[in-house]
Amino acid sequence: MTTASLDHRFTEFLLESQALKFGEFTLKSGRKSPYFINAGAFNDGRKIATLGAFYAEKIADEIKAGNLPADIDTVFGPAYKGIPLGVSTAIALTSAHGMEVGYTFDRKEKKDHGDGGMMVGTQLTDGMKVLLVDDVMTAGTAVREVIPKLRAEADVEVVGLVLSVDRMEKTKDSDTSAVKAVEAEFGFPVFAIANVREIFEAGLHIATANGEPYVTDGIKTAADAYLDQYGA
Ligand code: OMP
Repeated sequence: MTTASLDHRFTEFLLESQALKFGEFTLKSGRKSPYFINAGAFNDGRKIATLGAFYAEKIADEIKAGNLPADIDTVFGPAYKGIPLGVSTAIALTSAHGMEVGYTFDRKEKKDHGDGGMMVGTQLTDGMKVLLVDDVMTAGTAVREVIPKLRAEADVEVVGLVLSVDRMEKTKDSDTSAVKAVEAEFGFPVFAIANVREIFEAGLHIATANGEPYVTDGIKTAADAYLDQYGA
């Protein structure tokens, strides 16, 4: 029996969870996109557990391939949307892959009582290996905001960033993809469970309950036109 590839299975999950929407969406970058990935759709126990299992599978694959270290100390998910990602990923890394790993997230507001700490979960200390998780990367704004917060806390080693979806878009002022720009700027690798081209390819072959493909020819044409303009 052959098992479908990770990106194909993940696309099925995105579509069934209605986390991939088609229409017209204004992105954080100001670009108008015919599709949008909404991690907020993973809003119940089954979906968030499944999502964490996908992240953990991707991480385990990259450890096996030698692209991530096996001794990750903690999974860091930036507040707010990264919090359930980091927690569910850490749970799945332990339960499905036998890894002992912490989870950490930042507070958005400064706490002026108790320990006054800016981090929740495993506290960051010098030399720790931290793996970042985030939902979607378009321009890389979110990750650029979080790195200084980590560095302010301790001299940690960021070993990589795992996304659910790489939108494969070029930066505002170059033809380089946002993912490649982040890798070059910070010196750690960025992985995605699936990228947008894989998702649209898989989506053509995945059917809704009434037998129609989720990704119709019209949707694919709009996505291709968008990627011709903004894709890297
Ligand atoms: P950057 O921070 O510029 O990389 O944009 C990614 C962020 O934009 C995500 O973390 C989301 O907050 C949001 N976003 C999505 O959630 N899904 C998308 O498909 C596109 C975006 C976006 O606005 O670019």
